[in-house]
Order: sequence, then structure tokens, then C-alpha cells
Amino acid sequence: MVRRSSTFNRSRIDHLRNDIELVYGDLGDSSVLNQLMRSIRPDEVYNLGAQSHVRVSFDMPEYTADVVAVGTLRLLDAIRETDLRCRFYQASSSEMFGKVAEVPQTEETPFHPRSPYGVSKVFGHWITRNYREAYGVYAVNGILFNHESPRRGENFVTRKITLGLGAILRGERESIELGNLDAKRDWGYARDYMEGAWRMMQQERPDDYVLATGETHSVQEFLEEAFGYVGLDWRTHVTTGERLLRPAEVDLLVGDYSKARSELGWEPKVTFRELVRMMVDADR
Ligand code: F7E
Repeated sequence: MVRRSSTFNRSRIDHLRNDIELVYGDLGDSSVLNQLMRSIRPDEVYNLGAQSHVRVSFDMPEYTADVVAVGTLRLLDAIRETDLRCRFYQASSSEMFGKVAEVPQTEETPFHPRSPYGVSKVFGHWITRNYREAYGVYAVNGILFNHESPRRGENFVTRKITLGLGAILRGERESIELGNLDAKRDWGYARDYMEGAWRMMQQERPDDYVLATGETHSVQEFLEEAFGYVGLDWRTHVTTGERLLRPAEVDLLVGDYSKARSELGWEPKVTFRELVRMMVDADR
């Protein structure tokens, strides 16, 4: 399902053009969601739709809540109305842990979200559990920690760094402006994580699972790894600006994926270093 836009923004799925069928829709429009459920009768629905940028969610809190929180409810309710056998995957997020209650974070760690985005994801998480408990929908929450790839959106920190580095290497620019370099994240490879999401949907019973690598690295460590790989010193190419700081920050995330390992047989395959290098290679 895609939103209508006056410019094409589908370069990241162009290579799949002949294998998939796109339909117009929007998580803000329940009549379309119901109509699509009735006409397509899907076996599985993956809800990856969101206003997914944490910083932007402070600028557009109401829109973020409408799409991320209520949008999830609209989709679940379309399933309830049309076909309770349809399986449902909810993209829950490590941002729900926010100001973390424990380290590392598991499926049982209490939530303390720190942004309108994180708060909205907590609603999405609980409404997914609620439809499972109340109506018996096969609905799962994949609590995914940050997952990256060369297709990562250009204003998330990893891709911003590797795109900027590519431009620096080509002599097109001198530096990259960033915000908080001390924040720590558990960064994994998106392809590994999507395989885990698919596995969650093939079980006998629906449940919630953390997908993570179990390792945490600061933004500065990402810079060191990326610039070090091409033989440059990040300090001469990075500036920091107040405007990129968040009103409330998530300082440290690191996930414990033991449950996914034992119940889904899932494990991340790509290491932090391999991920950084893959992204640098793609953008240089
Ligand atoms: O920020 C810091 C920033 O925007 C990571 C989304 O996919 O993962 C993502 O959320 C860290 C933060 O991702 C810049 O302050 C420094 O501490 O790449 P990010 P995120 O906020 O962790 C979770 C799991 C999701 O669910 C979200 O949808 O990096 N940082 N300087 C910066 N971040 C950005 N974007 N830009 C900077 O210049």
C-alpha cells in the first residue's frame, strides 16, 4: 500500500516492480483500509507504516499519533470487520523503552517512551495485544531495535553519515552537521530483521519478540568506524548543532533477543562493522 505523492518516491522498491502490485491507501483513511481488506483478502498484513522520524514527531505530534497509533487501530479493526483469520504484524519499536528501566531490554521491560513517536508506538503495541486477547486475531508485535541498510531513509543518523561521507570523498562537500554524538543504539541489518518478522508470522501461536544484536554503539563510534574505513578522521569533517538535538533523548538502547533465538531460531548475521562498511560502500 502506498500513499499518493506528486513526486515518485519508490526508488527503493523499483527492483521489485514486476513482482508486486501496489495499491493506493493511507493509514489515516479507514474506509480504504476496509475496502482493501475486503477486495484483497490477504493472508498476512505487515504494518510498517508510520511517521517514523523521532525528531520530526516533536514537530508534528498530532499527525504522528494519528498515523502511528490510531492508524494501527484502523488496520486491526479492518481485519476484525472482514476476516479474523488474517495474520497481523505490528512494527513495535525499541523507542518504547525510551528512558530505559533496565539493561538490556527484553519483552518484559517496562516502557517509558520519550517522544510523541514512542508514545504512539506504545499505543500500537497494546492495541495489537488487545485485539489478540479480545478477538483472537493472530497478531504479533516485533519489538525491533534500530535496523539499517543502504536503503535507510536519508535523515536517519546512520545514512546521513554514510551519504555525507560519500559526498566528502567525491569532493562535493566538506562536512556533516549532526546532533547528539553520545547517544547509544543497538544497530542491526534490516534484511536480518525482516526475516525475523516473517518468522514471527509463521508460528503456531502469536506472541511478541525483541529483535536486536545485543551490542550497543554510540553515534561517535559509528563515525569512527565509517571514517576509519576510508582512512579519514571524522573530527575534521563533523560539526554539531543545537537544532538537531531532541527535546527529550533516548540515551542508551541495547536489546536481549534470547526469546527470538530460542523460539524462532533467529539470530542476526551481519555485525556492526560489516553494516557500517556495507553502507559506506553503497554511498561512496
Ligand atoms: O537517531 C542521534 C539521535 O534518527 C539515532 C527510527 O527508525 O529507530 C529509529 O529511531 C540517534 C539519536 O534513529 C543526528 O539523537 C545525532 O539518539 O537514526 P535516528 P532513532 O531516533 O533511534 C527506532 C527503532 C525507530 O523505531 C524509529 O522509527 O542518533 N543523532 N545526530 C541524530 N539523529 C538524526 N536523525 N540526525 C542527526 O543529525
